[in-house]
Amino acid sequence: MQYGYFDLKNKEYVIDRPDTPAPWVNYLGSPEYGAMISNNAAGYSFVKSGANGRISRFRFNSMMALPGRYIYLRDNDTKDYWSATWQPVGKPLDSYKSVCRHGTAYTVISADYAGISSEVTYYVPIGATYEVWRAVITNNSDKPRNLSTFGFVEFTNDNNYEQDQVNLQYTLFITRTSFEGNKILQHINENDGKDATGSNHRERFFGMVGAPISGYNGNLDSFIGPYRTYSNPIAVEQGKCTGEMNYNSNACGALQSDITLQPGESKELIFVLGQKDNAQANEILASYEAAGKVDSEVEALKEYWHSKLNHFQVSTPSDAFNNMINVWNAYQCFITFIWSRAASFVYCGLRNGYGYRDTVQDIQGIIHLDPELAAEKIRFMLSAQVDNGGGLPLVKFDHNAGHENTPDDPEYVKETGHPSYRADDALWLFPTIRKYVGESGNKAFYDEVIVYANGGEDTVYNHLKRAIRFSMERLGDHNMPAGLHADWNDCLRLGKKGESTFVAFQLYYAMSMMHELAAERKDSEYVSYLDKAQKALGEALAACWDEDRFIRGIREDGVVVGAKKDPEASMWLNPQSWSVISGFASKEQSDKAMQSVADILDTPYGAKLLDPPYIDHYFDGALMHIFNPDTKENGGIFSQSQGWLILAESLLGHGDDAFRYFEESSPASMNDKAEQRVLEPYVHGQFTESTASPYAGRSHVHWLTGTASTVMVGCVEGICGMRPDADGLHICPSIPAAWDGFTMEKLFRGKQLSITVKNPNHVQSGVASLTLNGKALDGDYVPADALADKNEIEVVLG
Ligand code: IFM
Repeated sequence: MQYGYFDLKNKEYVIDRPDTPAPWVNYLGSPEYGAMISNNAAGYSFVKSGANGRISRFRFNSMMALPGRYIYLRDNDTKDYWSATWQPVGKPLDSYKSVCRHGTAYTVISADYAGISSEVTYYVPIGATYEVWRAVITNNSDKPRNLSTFGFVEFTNDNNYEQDQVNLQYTLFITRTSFEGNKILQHINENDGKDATGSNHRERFFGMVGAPISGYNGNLDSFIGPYRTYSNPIAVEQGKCTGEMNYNSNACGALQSDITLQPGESKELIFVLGQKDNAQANEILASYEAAGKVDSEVEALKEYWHSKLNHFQVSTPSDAFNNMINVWNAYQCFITFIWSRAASFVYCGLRNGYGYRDTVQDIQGIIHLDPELAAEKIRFMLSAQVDNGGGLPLVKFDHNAGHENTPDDPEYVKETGHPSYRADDALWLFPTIRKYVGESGNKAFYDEVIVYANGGEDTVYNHLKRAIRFSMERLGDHNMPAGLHADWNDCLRLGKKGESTFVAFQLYYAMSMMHELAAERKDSEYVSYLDKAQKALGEALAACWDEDRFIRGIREDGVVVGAKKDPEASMWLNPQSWSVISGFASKEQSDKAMQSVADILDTPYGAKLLDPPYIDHYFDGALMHIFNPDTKENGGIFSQSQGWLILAESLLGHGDDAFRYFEESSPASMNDKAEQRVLEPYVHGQFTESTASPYAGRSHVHWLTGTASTVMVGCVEGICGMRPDADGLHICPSIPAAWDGFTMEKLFRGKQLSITVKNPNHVQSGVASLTLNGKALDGDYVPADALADKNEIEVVLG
């Protein structure tokens, strides 16, 4: 079933059936002022922190009676009422039409009912810390219409969302609302701070410009009424806000405006919500009296986002690929980059910081679109590396580089809940930094001096050396990196001295990269160190090959995890794809490992993380056994791992397989089976239930997932074959043999590249010829210094 479609030209996803299988969400604003909105206007807003700065209420884990940014309309002659978004009133869909356009940081929801159309544009202006809802209401009938409109928001009583929900003996008694001219003002802890000792005093406002206010409520119960919900507020039903304010109860902002519209006439109402005092609110509201302000702010948002996304655009025979790479996967990469795991309809905002691995991975997704933005975050993450080379598992939002405690300090453990180092964290720096230097050409980055989390400083080059040393100082009995608290897989505890092949492959890859770099820098001592160390690691990894697969690891007690003979979890996805990505696996091993993945793990929705799932044969460290079989880390289709699989197949030149894995796991491919996938068809989730689940194909944990960046890298570096290095760009696509070719537009170090890939012989990979501005070049490589400002590049596969 299909509920919407991709509008590639406008970079929007258009939902033309509002009864979607879940709230389908968009992000507005930034973590400075964040807002999430569903296709039916459900959602919440916060200042700086989803957990500690919450200003509007939200009911998680629910499709019923969700609070949101609601505008109600009432026909005062017929007394019929509806909402400008299908929910919460939920009129029958044979008489109510709704279209939601989720765009880049704005959402427009239009409706048509009873001869009245409405269009509400929701957004947070660039750099602003408040939000705007602009409603245009039009009379499409042939008679004058007497309407009442009601803008409504349910405030939290306390900025801390847990306090607001559970500590009612306190939070119910700290707020009151007042009506001030054209707004409801909410006062919290109003008397606090008068002694100038610091204060919990806050004010929020919900105001309106565009029409006189005819009524208002600041008290939730008075607006909704007893034994009612958002779908039938008494004030709307009766066409009258009573003017009651909140005092020791629940607060809301409800603003009524009675308007008459002549046939064909439209009226514009602009609602603004934020955490500001009366004077600030007055200033903000007054600025929206100026005609055209909303349009120009929305244009600015489009310009800001579209210009970023336009740094890389593809045109392939696959609409799903184009829509994901050009718009939605790219936009999701920015969202994960900016928001980390802060707040969504699943994450409540409680995590007080950035996960090290997640963040370093997230950076990879935007490097090809905005390398310098990426570099800022790389510097930040390097400043969260401890001087022993390991990463801080959790980097606090108020990270104080150079002055942090580490997992060796009880205070850090107490504060963050992370008991010790993880084996993989700092190793993610290698591919991320390599990509950045490749995209930017900024080799000097390796010489930048950056502080360590706990003090001291060093060049980036030496930070990387220390990351390798961290792993080398923590080897297990078989000469592979110890599992420590965990590796990428949060649910796999191999034991402190257990060993992880995934991490070993990461380390192997890191050593190759550093070998190249050290050789270039004439650091011969380090080159010979790496020669020896990598050889030994390679020998250890060679012993991990089990007929047609690599094992997953070796437990502290010496028992192998992921051996072919095992009754459960005998086949794992990540070691297979990483054996290829790391450059370790031989051609024969790579082909066999990929074949085993296809034979054992592949499903119509992507490849499972492991198989068979743990049910009866788990060990203490196999924490994933607590999940239902074929769910999450217990044999679910972990979406992030699909990106590595796409990349691995592409590196092997297997374009058909790479693209098949893209298609199987791509949200866009499920657009016409949306009822099965449930999650938004335009964003990746954390995982998809696999075939042992009665709901195979259903995806979960939308938006904030490492999947976004990993799949992006798999597609851009892998399928599109865009592999920059410090001196230029390899273009070596791996595409379905059926494609005749495709084109790409890329901004590369300030130069425009228009790339045409031709596939006359219908191969999957292999560059037969490459011309730059009409001149033939060797192999698949375009040296950066050969580029003009504008470049025509033709790549012929064969
Ligand atoms: O790698 C982790 C990630 O850090 C958080 N989500 C789950 C992944 C796999 O366990």
